[in-house]
Amino acid sequence: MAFNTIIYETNNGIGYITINRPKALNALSEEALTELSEALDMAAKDDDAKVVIITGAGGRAFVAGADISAMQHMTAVEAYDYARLGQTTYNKIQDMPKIVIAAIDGFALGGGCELALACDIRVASAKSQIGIPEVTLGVFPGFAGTQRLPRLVGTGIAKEMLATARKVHADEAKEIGLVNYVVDENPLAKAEELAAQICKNSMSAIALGKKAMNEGMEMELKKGIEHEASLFAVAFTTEDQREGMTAFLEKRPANFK
Ligand code: CO8
Repeated sequence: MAFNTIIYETNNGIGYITINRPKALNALSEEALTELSEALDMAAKDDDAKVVIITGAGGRAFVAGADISAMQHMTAVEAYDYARLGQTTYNKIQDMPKIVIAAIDGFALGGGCELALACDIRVASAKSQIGIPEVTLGVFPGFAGTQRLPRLVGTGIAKEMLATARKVHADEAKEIGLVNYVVDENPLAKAEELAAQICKNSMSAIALGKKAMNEGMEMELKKGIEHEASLFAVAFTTEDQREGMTAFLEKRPANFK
């Protein structure tokens, strides 16, 4: 499918989703969000995409936020619909039974930070700056940032980032657990390295483990532990479990389908 604002392609088992509005620092217009949602549906179904990498075009930004010009004259009802479009789109990343990696090269602000937060793993270049500056615009994060940021970095840091609007530089982002890796340049190469490692493992086990973590985070601890056991049992209905354990005992690498 041809998109105007998104590029979707696959190579070597990786699905690449590139936000492609470099002149607006990849700000997410309604069209971009809708196309991102469609690209995520494609990636979820695509057997050639075992792992998905989301990145931004142009070398200056991952995504500099939701499109401010599109939001300027919105009514409250339109703002609600726009927020829900962003939220439901980002939820597709959380719910996808595949690992999604954000490769951040430059600004990841507002809705861009929230997009990265929805991903499973974040890799950033040293020049990257990540933040939620919405309060400088008279609004606050509306693509689930108020929910995902405190879950990732804790409420103290999240509230400080919210209220000061300050952009966190890559090194600090690593220190506070906001990103997994910082590289001098080319975060895409680091994301590809991680994707290659992931691709060697059982996709069904990764999907079940991701589900257990995501759903468990929304449960009381002992319920989450119980839920883990149910999903663990499901792993024993898979071909991958038989292959993985047989391969170990036969002292050979597993050959997951
Ligand atoms: N929306 C629209 N256009 C943008 C955005 C954006 N978020 N960010 C940058 N652009 C555009 C600029 O307007 C400019 O366009 P033009 O060349 O036509 O003037 C172009 O990108 C380049 O930007 P700058 O000239 O500003 O580049 P600088 O290097 O001087 O600055 C910054 C880079 C610091 C990233 C700066 O562009 C900036 O501060 N951008 C806005 C960042 C921001 O506030 N993001 C949060 C937006 S709000 C949001 O994301 C809310 C999410 C929840 C929505 C809920 C639904 C209602």
